[in-house]
Amino acid sequence: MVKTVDEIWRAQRADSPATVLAIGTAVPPNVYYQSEYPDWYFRVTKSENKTKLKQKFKRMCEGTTIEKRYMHLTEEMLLAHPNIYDDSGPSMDARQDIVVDAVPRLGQAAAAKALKEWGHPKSSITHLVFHSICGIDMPGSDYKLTRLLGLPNTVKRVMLYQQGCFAGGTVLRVAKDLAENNRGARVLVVCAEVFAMVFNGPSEARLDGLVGQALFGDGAAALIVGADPDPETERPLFQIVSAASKVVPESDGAIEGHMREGGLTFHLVKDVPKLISGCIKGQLEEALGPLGVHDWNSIFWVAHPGGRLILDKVEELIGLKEERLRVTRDVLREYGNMSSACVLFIMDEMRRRSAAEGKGTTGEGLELGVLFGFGPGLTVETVVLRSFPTV
Ligand code: WCA
Repeated sequence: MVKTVDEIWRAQRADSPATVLAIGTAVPPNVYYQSEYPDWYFRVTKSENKTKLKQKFKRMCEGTTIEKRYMHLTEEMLLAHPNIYDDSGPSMDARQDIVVDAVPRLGQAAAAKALKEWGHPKSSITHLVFHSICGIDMPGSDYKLTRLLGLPNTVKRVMLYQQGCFAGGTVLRVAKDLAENNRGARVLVVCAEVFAMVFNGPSEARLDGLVGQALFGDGAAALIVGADPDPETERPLFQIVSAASKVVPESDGAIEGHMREGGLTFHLVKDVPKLISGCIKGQLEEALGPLGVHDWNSIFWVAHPGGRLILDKVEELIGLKEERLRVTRDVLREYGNMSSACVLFIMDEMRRRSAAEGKGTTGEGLELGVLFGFGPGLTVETVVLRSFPTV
């Protein structure tokens, strides 16, 4: 039977909102304890003579509340490529060789776990959305992951490079549109971050960069997103209700990253926590006001843990109870700031903990929640989530 263009268009729309159907996470094997990190960092970068700077770095590390981080980069790699830390010459080639391989492989480890939890054949994946701050190459990490996982060669890929830490929200926004506008779509979403592109030695001239050295860690997270879940074979974890993006007013230049011969240089002003926290109330009103929600303690929270001070300021300004940011702070403590992957780790930890603690829903027993991605721009991604029963 011949169909009209209108009928074909309508048939592409899903019947219900996009949902998260599975989550997987992965970190590299090398663990770095924050209490030992200043000694390690100043030793391997041959900077032990910079005693005052080391004391400052110790203060930064202590203030982060991070206990441990994972990194692909090792002392052996630094010994083989001293230009990564000593500015003695261009280091981009050495960094590229590391991250172009490591980013899709870390993504593969997370994606394999998400696919296992989902339980359907990987041939049912129709779309792939991949974000990383680094690993720019042709073909990209999206292609390499497709090959590593053995996904169908018809998978429709979207590669997002170098968006920054807010991109944990961006990938959900893109996946929602794909899932709701392509009936039957199953979108594999991957964020994989490897700090080797940003790592460098301590310098008085780069104090903002030094904050990054105290905060960043590697990690990858993967989700399967799809609308109209099959009640027999799929168990939705969170519904993606809405997604918005905003540039924070008066924030030009507050966080920047520049690709240089010496890697991805990182810049952040001290006002970042104030600028981000200052726009959160407005974002909450815009996203949750139409749903009749005005009590920000009545929803679950997934906030990008860019730094402890950002969380402190948000908590204080909104009047949040301590428990609302507990999972967010725990992920920061256990892994550091893994950029775009962080919020997806928090979603994973939240649904696991909610089930283990006998909370009624995947969102700490609450129905609605908010996910915030923060990053360069300054950009804030605001995603409203709805939980599902834990049983
Ligand atoms: C500073 C600064 C500053 C403090 N400039 N000196 C992840 C992975 C990747 O692979 C790639 C990228 C990424 C992630 C990117 C992002 O998420 S961007 C990051 C957004 N984060 C922030 O903006 C950090 C916000 N700051 C904090 O959370 C806190 O400042 C901190 C946890 C770092 C320390 O907190 P604190 O309360 O213990 O202490 P202070 O007083 O805030 O800072 C300690 C020292 O660091 C002070 O120096 P001193 O000599 O007085 O002890 C500060 O001046 C200095 N400092 N921020 C330059 N932006």
